Amino acid sequence: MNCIFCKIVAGEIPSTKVYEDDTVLAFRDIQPMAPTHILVIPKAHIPSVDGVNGENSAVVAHIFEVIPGIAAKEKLVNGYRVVSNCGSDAGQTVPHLHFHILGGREMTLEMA
Ligand code: DGP
Repeated sequence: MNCIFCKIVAGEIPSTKVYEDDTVLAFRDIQPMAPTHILVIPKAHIPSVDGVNGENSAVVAHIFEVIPGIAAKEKLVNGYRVVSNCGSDAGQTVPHLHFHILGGREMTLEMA
């Protein structure tokens, strides 16, 4: 499949991994928008939030189970933001479901 994040999962494109288990991978964003900017993805290809359903939602729950541990390891003691862009209006550029963890600075109230 011609998907950048599937290639990262397969090890065909290098990434700086911060967490990995059987179903989830987390790695540093190549264009960080905050001092800490990590992407958490399911290893299985799901195109976006729109592709989440009863068959595959367990991995989404699992992603949210691992996020607090990643944030703690990154010492995001003052908080962090979790964002998933879905579709072109939201600015999704990689069509493989991913959750941005942004931290290390104060966030504005704007979502962008
Ligand atoms: P989004 O705009 O929500 O689809 O976010 C996609 C993010 O993926 C964007 O912040 C940049 C990041 N990204 C794109 N290609 C790569 C890559 O090859 N490696 C890494 N580490 N991040 C990438």
